[in-house]
Amino acid sequence: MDFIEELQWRGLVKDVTDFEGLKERLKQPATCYCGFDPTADSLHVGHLQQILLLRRYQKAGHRPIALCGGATGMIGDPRPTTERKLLTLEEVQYNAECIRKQLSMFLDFDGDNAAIMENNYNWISKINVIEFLRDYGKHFNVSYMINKDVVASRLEKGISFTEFTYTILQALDWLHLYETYQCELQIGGSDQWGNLTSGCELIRKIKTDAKVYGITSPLITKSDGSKFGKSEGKNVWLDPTKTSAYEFYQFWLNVADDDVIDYLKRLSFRSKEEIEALEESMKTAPHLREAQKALAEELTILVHKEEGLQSAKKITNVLFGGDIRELNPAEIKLALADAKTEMIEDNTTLIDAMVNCKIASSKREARDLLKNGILVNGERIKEENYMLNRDMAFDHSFVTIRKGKKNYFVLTIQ
Ligand code: 383
Repeated sequence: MDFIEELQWRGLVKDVTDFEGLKERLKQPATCYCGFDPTADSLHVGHLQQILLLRRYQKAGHRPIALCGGATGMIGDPRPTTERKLLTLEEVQYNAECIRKQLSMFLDFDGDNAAIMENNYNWISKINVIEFLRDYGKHFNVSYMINKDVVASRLEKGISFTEFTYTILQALDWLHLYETYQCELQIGGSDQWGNLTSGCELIRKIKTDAKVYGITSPLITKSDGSKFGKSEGKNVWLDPTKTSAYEFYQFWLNVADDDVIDYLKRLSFRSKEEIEALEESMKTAPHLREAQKALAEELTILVHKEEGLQSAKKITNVLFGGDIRELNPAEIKLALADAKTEMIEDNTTLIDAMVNCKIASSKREARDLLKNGILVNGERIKEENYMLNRDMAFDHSFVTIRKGKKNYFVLTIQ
């Protein structure tokens, strides 16, 4: 299996401008790029497939360029639905800096095929309007542009000239990267096909003897039809302050059996043999969730490093009956984010708190529960008059109570 055949096996190839030509070209080291617009202050799991593809190209000996769209982010790639809200220059620049840091974690900036990080603000901001319209605009045919999928889908509702022009900027980027780094390949999700072909055509017209290739991969889907990349309606971000390592780990651990092998192929660096063994395990012993665990571990290490994975596993372990005292207060809050929370006054007895917070329906029931095992901050307490107060509270502010194996309550001291 050569590199491109492996990408096919992994389900990472949708359309290629010239498949046979690219297959041949990739036998020698090449330079490839993928762009990311700074529309938010973090990338999310929807970006991961292309980020990791850049990494795959690098591991296979090619040179990856991660391009941050400081200029294109000011314009907005049209979506099939509605016009985007314009961001200010400050917002885009702030987001661009955040994204640059994130992208740099995944690539290797040393060695012969060291990765390159670029920002298209550096060249697009220098083009003046006359040059833009005369030198580049002349190469784009409007009747051809309006037939590209995204634009066509927006024609009825309306699309601004701003967004309509976006594809020209992306084409200019590629021309610039071709001239500067001999970048012959652009990759992207299938939503980028129109932009990739715009670039190929521009380069073909301006550099008559050049040969460049565009390749897209299918967007990740979920077998139940819901949108990939959200957990309870929220985006799963790569920034640990927006989505903790624990939430990130849980997101992958909870992937459906019907999806997990597809995700392993697309996102994991495990070999075909290893993935096939995990598929076997998924079929014969689905309850062990070995495939999900392998996926969650690998991606959590990549994004949150070893410490992130350890913390995520520690928290998961506590929720499956482990000792909450092994966690720090921040980890406890994450672990118990879905637990019932109640307010109590400083210096409340355990028995009163249990009744007030509806952990027990009466004092009598509370006493029975205390006999059978209630854990206060992870410690077995039998005494009815045990005092809940700031001194014993985690962070001097909250107390956890566990009833039974998995029923947690968080009592915050007022
Ligand atoms: C900008 C300038 C370039 C080349 C590309 C761009 C960005 C591109 C775009 N990409 C998406 C984004 O930024 O909008 N016009 O959020 C997403 N990508 C990748 C992938 C994906 C696409 O960053 O399909 C998902 O992640 O291509 O939606 O010169």
